[in-house]
Amino acid sequence: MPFAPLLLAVLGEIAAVAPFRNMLTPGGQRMSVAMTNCGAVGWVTDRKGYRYERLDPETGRPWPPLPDGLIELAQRAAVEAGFPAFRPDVCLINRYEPGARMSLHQDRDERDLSAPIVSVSLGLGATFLFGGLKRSDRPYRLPLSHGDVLVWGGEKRLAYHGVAPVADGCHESVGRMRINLTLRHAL
Ligand code: MD6
Ligand code: FE
Repeated sequence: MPFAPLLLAVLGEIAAVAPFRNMLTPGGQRMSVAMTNCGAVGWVTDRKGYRYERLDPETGRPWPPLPDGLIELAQRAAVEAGFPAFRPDVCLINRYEPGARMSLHQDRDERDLSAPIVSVSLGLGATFLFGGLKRSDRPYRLPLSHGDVLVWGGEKRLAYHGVAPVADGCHESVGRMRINLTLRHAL
């Protein structure tokens, strides 16, 4: 995985400015996944709902900038998948410790749903749950491992999806966690 060491270094710099935190869902549940962002805006959730914010609510400061290398990586993947016009402006970063999970959801807080999302997985493997357009559609289980890049768009853009609880383990370069980066065009 040639780009992993650079990505991990960049993630350390981002987390030093905008630390990982376990946000509250609108229903008041603390998420098991810790999150941060970089880019012009960042995705947040609290009792007021899900949305993108220009300032990090934890620090009151802008999110760190989206590194050019991440933009290039995401654009290269999007071109290969048939989305040559993709221009990411935000990256949501998810950190899963063993046992953390993401329940089925749709990603619909971005303004232009014709833009895809590029998702990069690092560290421990996980089972991605890839459902349909109704929450009740039975999800297909897709194993994701270190270095996998998924491009999510087109008619599946609003499909329900989630991540099964991450099994315990230790990845040789990332440690006892899974990191997922999703690059999006949010504005
Ligand atoms: C994760 N990913 O893999 C969670 N959403 O940790 C997502 O929720 C996701 O991977 C939209 C598009 C791609 C994704
Ligand atoms: Fe999602």
